[in-house]
Amino acid sequence: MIDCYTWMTDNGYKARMVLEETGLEHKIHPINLREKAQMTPEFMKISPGHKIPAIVDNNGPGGAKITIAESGAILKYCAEKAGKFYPTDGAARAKVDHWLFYGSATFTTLAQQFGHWTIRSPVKAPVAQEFYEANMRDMLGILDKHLASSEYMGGAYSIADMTMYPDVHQHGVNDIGLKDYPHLKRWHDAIEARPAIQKAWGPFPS
Ligand SMILES: N[C@@H](CCC(=O)N[C@@H](CS)C(=O)NCC(=O)O)C(=O)O
Repeated sequence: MIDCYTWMTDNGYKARMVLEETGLEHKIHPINLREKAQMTPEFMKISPGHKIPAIVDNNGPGGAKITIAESGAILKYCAEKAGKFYPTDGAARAKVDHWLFYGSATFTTLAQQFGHWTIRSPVKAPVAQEFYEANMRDMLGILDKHLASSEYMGGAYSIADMTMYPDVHQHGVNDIGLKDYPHLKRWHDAIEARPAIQKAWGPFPS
């Protein structure tokens, strides 16, 4: 059984997506960021950087309990444990890693800044808004160009798609619109239609 500590944010959905897609047995523990629940001493024992998502696998390698934070590490861990969505062949895995790391380290990090400066910040800073919006459009273009010749990010559907989807959905579809990015739209809609993804984006199970 995997305990998953998460909230309704881009990175938070990534953990729920991989758990639903792999079918690994899990329990969701909402960490209400609006109430600063991530700052409690109990949660910071699990995620010292006070960030969601984090998981505790009570049956980790060798049967021991293991705690993991960082969405990219969680995606890799769950996919490897289930033997799904992360190829074992070296070349195929390197391709998935390329887009997995681009998604986790570059795309989401910059998309979060876009979300902050253009949508959420009560203080309007036009220089920051223009900078992050241009950056967001540039990244959507990069993904669109790649998906013109690849069905999914790493070839077949994988954890590289799971790391990219939440910010394409939240900022690409909802804030900017995907009409200039037809290949990205095709990719987004195919993922959105997956039953596991719909479940992962649904309400927290009670
Ligand atoms: N690099 C981390 C980033 C995680 C992250 O940014 N988490 C945010 C929500 S999306 C968070 O927990 N923020 C609360 C805080 O920093 O106190 C990952 O990929 O998991």
